[in-house]
Amino acid sequence: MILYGSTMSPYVRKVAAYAAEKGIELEMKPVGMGDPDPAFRAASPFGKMPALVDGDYGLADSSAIIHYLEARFPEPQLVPADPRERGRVIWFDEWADTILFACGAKMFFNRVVAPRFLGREGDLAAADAAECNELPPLLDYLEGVIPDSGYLVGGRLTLADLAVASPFANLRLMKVDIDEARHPKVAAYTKAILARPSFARFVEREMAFLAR
Ligand SMILES: N[C@@H](CCC(=O)N[C@@H](CS)C(=O)NCC(=O)O)C(=O)O
Repeated sequence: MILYGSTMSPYVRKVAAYAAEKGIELEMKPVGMGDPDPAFRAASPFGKMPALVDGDYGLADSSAIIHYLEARFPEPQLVPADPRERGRVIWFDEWADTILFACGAKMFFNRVVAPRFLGREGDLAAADAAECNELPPLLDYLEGVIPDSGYLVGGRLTLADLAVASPFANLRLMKVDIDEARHPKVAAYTKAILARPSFARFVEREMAFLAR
């Protein structure tokens, strides 16, 4: 199976970490934004990453890909069968993909993607505004919902943890620290999930790339 995209994208990193947790072998094929690669475009009609190609089957969207893989490789289960747990997992996946991502993207696009990959200046004021005004309430929310177990749903690792932790790797790439005094649970939780080998090897590679 081939996964198209760059793990600098929280969506691609989420799928890559999910596959690693499941023990699913994915061949990573790096593509850039709007890449014309025909196999990538066939799987992702709107050119967004990630895209998966599994033989003659192509699929875009990180959540669609994960639910496909979860049905194809049920063990270990990362999307719970219990209705309430499943609902919560899908909520956190959606929250991370939309609300958390929207805030992080304003920071990451303007501070990293625009200058490093598009060769133009980013809107640093917009990035700073997102960090100062939009991020804190999201961290406040998360601080209030992280259980003592260290996992968001059901006391064990699920897709919820992978989805929520992934954008925090982008904060780390920008050297944005979580204030341990104000958000101690978020700081400890994201540190623990991102330290898992399924994430760590990608994040280390991304750090090294950006340090060049
Ligand atoms: N909902 C999609 C979002 C995918 C997405 O927006 N990916 C971004 C990279 S972080 C992208 O490919 N942007 C390029 C573009 O919009 O042309 C998912 O979960 O995979």
